[in-house]
Amino acid sequence: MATTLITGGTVVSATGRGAADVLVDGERIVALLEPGSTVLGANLAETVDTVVDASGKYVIPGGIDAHTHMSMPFGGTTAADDFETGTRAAAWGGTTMIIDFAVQKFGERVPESLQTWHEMAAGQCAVDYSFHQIIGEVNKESLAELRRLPDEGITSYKLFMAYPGVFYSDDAQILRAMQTGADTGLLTMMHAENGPAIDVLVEQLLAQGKTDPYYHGVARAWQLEEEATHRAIMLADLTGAPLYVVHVSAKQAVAQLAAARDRGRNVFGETCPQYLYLSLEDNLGAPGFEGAKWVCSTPLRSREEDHQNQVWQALRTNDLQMVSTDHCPFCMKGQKDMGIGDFSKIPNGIGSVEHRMDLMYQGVVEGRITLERWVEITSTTPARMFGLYGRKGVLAPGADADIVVYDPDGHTSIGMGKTHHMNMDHSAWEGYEIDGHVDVVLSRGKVLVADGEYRGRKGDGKFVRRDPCQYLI
Ligand code: DUC
Ligand code: ZN
Ligand code: ZN
Repeated sequence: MATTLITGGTVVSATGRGAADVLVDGERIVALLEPGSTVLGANLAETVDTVVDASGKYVIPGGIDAHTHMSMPFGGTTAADDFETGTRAAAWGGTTMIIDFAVQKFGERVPESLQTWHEMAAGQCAVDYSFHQIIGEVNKESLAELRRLPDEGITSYKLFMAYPGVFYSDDAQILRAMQTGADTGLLTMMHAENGPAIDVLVEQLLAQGKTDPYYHGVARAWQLEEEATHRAIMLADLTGAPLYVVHVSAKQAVAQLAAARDRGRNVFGETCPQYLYLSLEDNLGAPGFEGAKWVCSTPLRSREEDHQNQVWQALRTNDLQMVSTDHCPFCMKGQKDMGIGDFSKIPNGIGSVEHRMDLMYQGVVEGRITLERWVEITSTTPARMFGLYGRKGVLAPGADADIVVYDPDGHTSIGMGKTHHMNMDHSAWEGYEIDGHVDVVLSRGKVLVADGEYRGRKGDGKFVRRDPCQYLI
């Protein structure tokens, strides 16, 4: 087995930092050592196969993006990144594991949908991967099939309170699914927006000739996120289901989560980079049809109402626990442009899988979160939340050698020209400048990225079976 020593760096974990060398044997970390350690009088660096010089740099556990949609069929088209292009872009950006969503559509069976996603991902991925299961139709069969997910190494499933006629579950279906989920030890993930109410507003706005991308944000009002979040929390409370609310964007929804947590409930919340940096006015409201680049759901929120600062604050204070991307990219040409003249036909989604680690590091530079919190919200908590901790999310003996060497003195110009690796004809992050750089990326001991080159191959990434959420007693 090949050995690697990452030497001279500052190892950063969710709880602290310190100078240490990281010794890798094969796919695993075997030791964290005093810098410059010797073995039987020999300098360790002279005995290993590969030395990675991390002097002046941070050495962190590889990022885990727990919310991606590679090749997702949605809005009359399919997300532009497949498992090959999307996971390679993830690796470039320091993310060494994704958790994607297998989609049971209305009228389909759960095991078949999971099998389809396995077939799409197998042999294609650059980094390790797992799935959550979307339940698009809660009925007797799908509830019975939910019970079998842990046998498949899947310990979380997602419901939608939005998208009537597509993925939507009504309250009765949510109640039944949560009862089953609680009983089976599954984490219930929720897209919390009141879909039927949104559909009425969409119809009314379009009838008034308000067809621009901006009105996507108007129709998906924060009240409808807050209301759905509250309802989901109450149904979870009643059923005892642990609840994880995805892509939280409204400060009022954050307040609902915080209040439930203060009452001691197993309620968790994720946000995404777009809700921290981008806004209704600046992005969705861009001239002409440009705003379509930023049509995603939940939508970008008003800068004037100060959602962004409050979501940052919630991340700092642990009212929100982690950051995923909801990576669901669509090209402007041939995809987003289906919604010219009708914002409701713009496929919903933003591509960010490559930029999450950098964008969140910029939060460290700007004094919004600590270095340790950066590691926690991008790697350690996602690992714990989704039953991977110990193998992933930590640099410790026995853990997978998923390691990123991050240069705080480096620089990353995001999305300028074709500098990103996602399969998109634009970048939602064009023009963002990051005071840091992903230098080296190892996935289970193999160097995927170094010296500005990609050294991995498709199929390097493997399916990972998961344990139940590790925050539950
Ligand atoms: N939101 C998005 O923006 N895209 C995919 C699905 C979703 O809920
Ligand atoms: Zn969603
Ligand atoms: Zn999503």
